[in-house]
Amino acid sequence: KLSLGLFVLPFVPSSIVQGQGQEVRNERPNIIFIMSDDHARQAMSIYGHPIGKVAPTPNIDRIGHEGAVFQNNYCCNSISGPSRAAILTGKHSHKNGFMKNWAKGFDGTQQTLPKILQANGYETAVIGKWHLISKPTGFDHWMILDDQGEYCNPHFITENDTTRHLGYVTDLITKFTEEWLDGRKDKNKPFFLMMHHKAVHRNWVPAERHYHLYEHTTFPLPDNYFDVYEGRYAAQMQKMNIYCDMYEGHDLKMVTGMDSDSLLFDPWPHAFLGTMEPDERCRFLDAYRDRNNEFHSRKRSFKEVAEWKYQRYLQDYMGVVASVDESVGEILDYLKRTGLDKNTIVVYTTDQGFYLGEHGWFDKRFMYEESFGMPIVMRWPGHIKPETQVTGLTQNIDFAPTFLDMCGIEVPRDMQGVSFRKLVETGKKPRDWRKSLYYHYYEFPGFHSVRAHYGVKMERYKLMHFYVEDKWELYDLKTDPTEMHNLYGKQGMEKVTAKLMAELARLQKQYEVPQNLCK
Ligand code: SGN
Ligand code: CA
Repeated sequence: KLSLGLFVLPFVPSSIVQGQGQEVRNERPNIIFIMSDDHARQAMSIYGHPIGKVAPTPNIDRIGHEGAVFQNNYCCNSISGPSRAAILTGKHSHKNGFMKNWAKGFDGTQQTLPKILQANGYETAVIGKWHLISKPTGFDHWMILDDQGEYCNPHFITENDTTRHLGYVTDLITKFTEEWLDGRKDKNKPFFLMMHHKAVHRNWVPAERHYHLYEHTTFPLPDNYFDVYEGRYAAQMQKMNIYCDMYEGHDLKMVTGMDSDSLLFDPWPHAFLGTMEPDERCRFLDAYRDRNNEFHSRKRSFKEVAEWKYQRYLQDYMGVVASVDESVGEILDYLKRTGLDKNTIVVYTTDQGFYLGEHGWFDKRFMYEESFGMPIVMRWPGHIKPETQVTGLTQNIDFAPTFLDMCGIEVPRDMQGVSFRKLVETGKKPRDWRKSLYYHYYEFPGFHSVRAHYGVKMERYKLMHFYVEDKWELYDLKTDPTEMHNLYGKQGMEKVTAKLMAELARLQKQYEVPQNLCK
């Protein structure tokens, strides 16, 4: 391993230079990395999806309009801990050791992005969801949620204690972030701040001010909501269907009957209604009363209930997104107010993609586009032009090398990601830019019963291998963007299959994926 000391740069004093009639500060940039949880691309209006049109995210979009939107960014393993570990290390899961959410704690002794930045004179902090079991390392300040955290009156863990704070989780994280920014010890030092929201994670409890925001909104039902998964074994075996697997009380806030205050199935009451103060609980149940009564006012067919559940899911999910969008707006305003906006890179992303009813699903994990895809917008005045579209294939393992590159710090050779600084600064894809991406999901058995798989994505085609059961899937994303038709083994696909197989083998070799993890 390369030692951290190798990457320490001599201190560069701040100076201001004049460039093209505009003042450009010639100093190392600050970075605010805002990451939410489970925020689907479909639910960010800048991506142009019909859901975003009904429920826009103007503040998140602002980052993209003033800077760049990534059209082809993906994660390397679509669940929380593994995505976070990949971001911290710039390495695939098998290299950083955090392959599943629940197996073992992240090895905090290894080289990470915050540690390298810290060694190069950056002040570092993480506030919000951490979800890596072991305590954070490489941060001057950390204040993290307990595991997934709670929406109402959540517990925060610090070096010294665990404290329950009154308020809504998204608002608290925003407040603690601003307090940290205000109170930085040495304001001459650049900073790297990770602000990690719990929202939009299950069970989608909006802030009280948003209880009624989308109550009467009808969201567009995906065409494949009633998918029957023909020719797709792993899709048949999953347990993440909105109308079959969602917990009716916990997730959908459904009650036992007319005027009832008793939720239907809720396996984790301590993490939901149990976190609210008695008066908050009353206001919450009252807010859902009319719509729950309306549900009980007449008999409905299975299909009607399934569609009703989709609407309830989306109304709550987008209600939670609203608080995240407000938080982003608040941070952007803070930066402007304090003048920090000029030399601060602001990123908004999420730990992985998510299903909003496509294939009938919620959750993530699969290498299909909705969960594999990872939205990201990025703003850096003077470096990234407004309305930049990044179309090259990028991945969460690239974040660490890119930030180091942007801060003028050498990228360690053992990081597997590559800097996409050129792509985002020029808006162009260099000729020799990567043509394929590697993906590997390990957590089976586990929540939602998604079978372990690896795969390769190229510009047009995607090949996936559910290796325990030895089932292959092949998709033509040009003719079948919603991945409904598995072409593996179909006549005429031999050449394409062979090409993807070879590319997959090449990537597994390049990334040094141990063979025992592939069976
Ligand atoms: C919890 C959720 C699951 C979710 C995992 C992982 N169940 O276990 O639905 O897939 O987290 O999510 S819950 O009823 O407890 O909310 S992740 O984003 O942290 O990876
Ligand atoms: Ca997540």
